[in-house]
Amino acid sequence: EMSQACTLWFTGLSGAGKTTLANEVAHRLREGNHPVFVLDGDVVRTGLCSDLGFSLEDRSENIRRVAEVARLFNLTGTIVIAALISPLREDRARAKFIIGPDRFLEIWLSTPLDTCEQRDVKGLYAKARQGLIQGFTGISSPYETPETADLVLDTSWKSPNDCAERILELVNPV
Ligand code: GGZ
Ligand code: DAT
Repeated sequence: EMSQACTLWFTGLSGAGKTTLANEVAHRLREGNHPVFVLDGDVVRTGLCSDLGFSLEDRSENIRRVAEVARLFNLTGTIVIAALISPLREDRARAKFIIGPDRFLEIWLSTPLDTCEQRDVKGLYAKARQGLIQGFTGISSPYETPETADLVLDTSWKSPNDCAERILELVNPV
């Protein structure tokens, strides 16, 4: 049993599996009667962060706001799963500081660019390669690999079920 609610911070490229695994892990936690809330970049960018684009400055502000919301949810006892590319180490470190280092678990979905680009779930990589999207992470905008991750998962050769189980082991150590 957890003493305090924590935030699982998923970082990785577009198509790495953040949304898929956030929803799967949330579903499993709810089955265990844990209050849980998913803060997904795509979702918060339609509301809370609808004024923000994809410059490094706007990404930084996106991450900061999500971290502040995660902190508030954690105070109510709700586990948060944040699923944002969060490409820069400095921004992830600030999120960890806002949420509280002892409540923050950094989960790097290290799926290689090749795999993400082959998946091309939304056709955005093709557009980025054609120059139709500027500053696309991994193509024309940086992704700084984590040095402090609590868990590293390459989803290109694991099932979503296996990945979800690895993540849950971190939340409820057995
Ligand atoms: C990266 C972009 C971009 C650019 C639109 N760069 O696969 P998706 O669609 O669902 O995930 C990406 C999402 C990234 O939003 P985040 O809030 O997670 O990013 S960050 O943490 O950097 O603020 C992608 C879509 O938005 N998208 N343009 N230029 N991803
Ligand atoms: P992101 O939110 O990081 O942009 P996504 O969850 O939208 O990524 O897309 C990931 C795609 O990869 C989705 O179509 C499911 C597939 N996939 C295959 N194996 C996976 C795994 N082990 N974990 C997560 N997604 C996986």
